[in-house]
Amino acid sequence: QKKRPIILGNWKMNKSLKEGVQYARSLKAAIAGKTWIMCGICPPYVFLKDICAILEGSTICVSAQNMHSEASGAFTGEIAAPMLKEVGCSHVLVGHSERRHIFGEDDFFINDKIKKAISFELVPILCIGETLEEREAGNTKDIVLRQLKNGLRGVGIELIKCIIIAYEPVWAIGTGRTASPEQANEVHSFIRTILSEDYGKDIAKKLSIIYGGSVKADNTEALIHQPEIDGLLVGGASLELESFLTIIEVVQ
Ligand code: G2H
Repeated sequence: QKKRPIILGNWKMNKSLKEGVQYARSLKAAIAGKTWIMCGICPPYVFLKDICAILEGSTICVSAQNMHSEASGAFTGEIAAPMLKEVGCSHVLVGHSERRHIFGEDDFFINDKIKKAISFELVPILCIGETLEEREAGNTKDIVLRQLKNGLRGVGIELIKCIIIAYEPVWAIGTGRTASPEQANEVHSFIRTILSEDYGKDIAKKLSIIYGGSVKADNTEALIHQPEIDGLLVGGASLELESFLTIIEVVQ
């Protein structure tokens, strides 16, 4: 029995406010009545308030792409969990590989963000994944294990239920190179084994582990049919509404 699939579109630093608002309106209309999947979008910060207002009352969730680990303070340019909550976000991406690799975020900062997000009742989507170099050196499992354990440090059995894990191999992000469905499933299965050891088999089974990295309409079916893949985090292919809707259609 597959759980309700999660399909999230991560817009990254793209679109104008006008385009984003139009997209949200059209998505809402297109998704109405499709309750089998959990669909969401991750717009840039400055669009969140408008887009949350449009999607209020719909089944589409709105996720921020990042947040700071503190609730307030002298952190010029940063955004805090209560701010995201106040504008209507329900989810937040934490530790996306672009945050780790371009902006130098480490496991400890990411772990603080996870705990802060939960404390403000935001669902954190913890992103983990190895680089090409790490995969080729045979270190995929070590890296994933480290990022998972450090990212979830101090997250007990009660709180783990509030978290989504996203496996995103860095070498497959925006490169057009997708992990094969079997490669992705193997790592998802490893992640679930670690979660089983730490939180018990029943809880691990219920947790959603979603895949991201060059997901497109034509590889969606093969990915989503893998037993350990509970959803998809879509970047480039979510920017055009038509292409995002095709992915949703395939999953549906
Ligand atoms: C991974 C993914 C979505 P893309 O970053 O977060 O992006 O689908 O463009 O590889």
